[in-house]
Amino acid sequence: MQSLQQQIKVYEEEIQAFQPQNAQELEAYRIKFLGTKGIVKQILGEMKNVPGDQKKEAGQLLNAFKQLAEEKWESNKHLQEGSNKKESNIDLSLPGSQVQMGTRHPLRMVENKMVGIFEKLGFSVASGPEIEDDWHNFGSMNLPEHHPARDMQDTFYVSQNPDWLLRTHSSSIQARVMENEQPPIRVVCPGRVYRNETISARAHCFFHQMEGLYIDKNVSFADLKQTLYYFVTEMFGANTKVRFRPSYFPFTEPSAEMDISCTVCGGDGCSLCKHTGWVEILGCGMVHPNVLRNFNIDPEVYTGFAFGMGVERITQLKYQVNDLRLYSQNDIRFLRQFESI
Ligand code: 2U9
Repeated sequence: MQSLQQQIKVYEEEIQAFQPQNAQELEAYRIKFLGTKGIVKQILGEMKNVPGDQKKEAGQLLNAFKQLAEEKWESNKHLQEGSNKKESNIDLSLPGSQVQMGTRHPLRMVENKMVGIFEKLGFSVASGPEIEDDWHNFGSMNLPEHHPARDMQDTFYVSQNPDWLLRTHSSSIQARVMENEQPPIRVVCPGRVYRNETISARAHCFFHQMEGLYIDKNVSFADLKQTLYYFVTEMFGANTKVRFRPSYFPFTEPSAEMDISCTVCGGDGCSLCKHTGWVEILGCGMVHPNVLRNFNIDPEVYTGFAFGMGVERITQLKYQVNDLRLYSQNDIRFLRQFESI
């Protein structure tokens, strides 16, 4: 018993003096004292040689020793490899790795810019459902029963009787605004529209429009021209020229199409403008009296103008994107080119 006591005292002193500096030293300590063939196990094994009347005292001594050995290991555990506490090998002063930021889609950036220009003129913004009924998409817009635009060939019908369809133009949004609000109405309606077209560089089965509507007393074609002229100079620069050509749409009368001086050659002639110096940008006109009547707005009291344009077309004219398919292919090389606009 006396020699056991002496032995333990020597080891206790060794343990108390032990100050491990790294994981290797700590592991060597663990193996020496706490391992399966370690000193604690060895000394416990010697209990069988202790005389019966001294076993209690020896047991207490051994337990205290075991506790001391374990506590030393516990209090230095942070040195173990993989520990994220003190002395971890992560260098917090190193610069972080670069996170690749995403950007807005070019169509969204252009749409935001378009909307912002009209907001400066006092237009508000409205949205509406992409799945529409026949009345909001066609009927209320003065599109007669047998108009070719209603053809199954051109329109994606979701169901028939009742007719549910994917909206073919964003006019259905204005229809819902007119249903719920009284003039004065001054609103722009951006949105995705669908047409049953074979996909190519120049046509797609979905694209984006932005339409505008202004209804009040005494709204004239001159107001329409000035509003669109302001839009063009803000979007394409102060030197951009405009011209109007007579046209036909069922929902406007009179109707016109607007051209601007070519955004590539400035009017000198190039392949984009087919050497005419002009490029078509939008359609517009005075809201047809039948459309006003469809929403209980008296055409004798109120007049209004409307316009519609393709967001892809505006983006093409501004950034020379000549293939509509690029917008929906998610090719990062294409999208990255718009990072800084
Ligand atoms: C209401 C009344 C009239 C909206 C209009 C156009 C002319 C037009 C085309 C431009 C290119 C569609 O994307 S595109 O193919 N749009 O030419 N849109 S007038 O007229 C309206 C809208 C709402 C209540």
